[in-house]
Amino acid sequence: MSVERTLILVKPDGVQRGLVGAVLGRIEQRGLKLVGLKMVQMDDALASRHYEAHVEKPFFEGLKAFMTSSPLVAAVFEGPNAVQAARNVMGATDPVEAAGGTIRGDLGLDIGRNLVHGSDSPEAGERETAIFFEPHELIAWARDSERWIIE
Ligand code: D4T
Repeated sequence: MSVERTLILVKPDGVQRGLVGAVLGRIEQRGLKLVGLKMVQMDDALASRHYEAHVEKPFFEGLKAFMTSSPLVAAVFEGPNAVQAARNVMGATDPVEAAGGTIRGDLGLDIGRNLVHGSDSPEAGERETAIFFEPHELIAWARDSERWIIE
C-alpha cells in the first residue's frame, strides 16, 4: 500500500457554479486526507507549467483560456493509492463518458467544462503539488479518525 499525494483542482467552472464544497467533499468523504488548500488565479505561465504535456495539443489554447478565466481552488490530498482513488471519484475525462456516481458523471456535461483535475500518477502528484504549494503550506497532521478509515 503506497501512500501518495494527488493535486486536485476545482476548475473555474466548479468555483463559478458554487461546487467547491461538493467536489472536495466527495474526495474527502472517500477517506483521503486534506493536507493543503488555497484559491489561485491561474495565469498563462502557470497553465503551461501545469499542463506541460498538453501545450502542443489542439485543445490547449481553449483549455488555457478556460483555466485562466476565473479563480480555481487547489487542494492536496494524501492517502493510500490517493491518485487512483481520486480519479475514480472524479470519473472519466469526458463527463458524457463518466459513470453515474462520479463527480463528472453527476455534475458535468462537456469535456471542456469537466469541473475537476486530479494528478494521473504518483509522480505527477508530486510534480503538480510542487507547482502550486510551497513545502511549508502542506500540513502534516494526525487525523483522529485514521484508524476507522485505514486498517
Ligand atoms: P485533467 O488533467 O484536467 O485532470 O484531466 P484528465 O487527466 O482527466 O484529462 P487530460 O489530461 O487528457 O486532459 C486535460 C484537460 O484538457 C481538457 N480537454 C482534454 C479538452 O478540453 N479537450 C480534449 O479533447 C481533451 C482530451 C480536459 C482536461
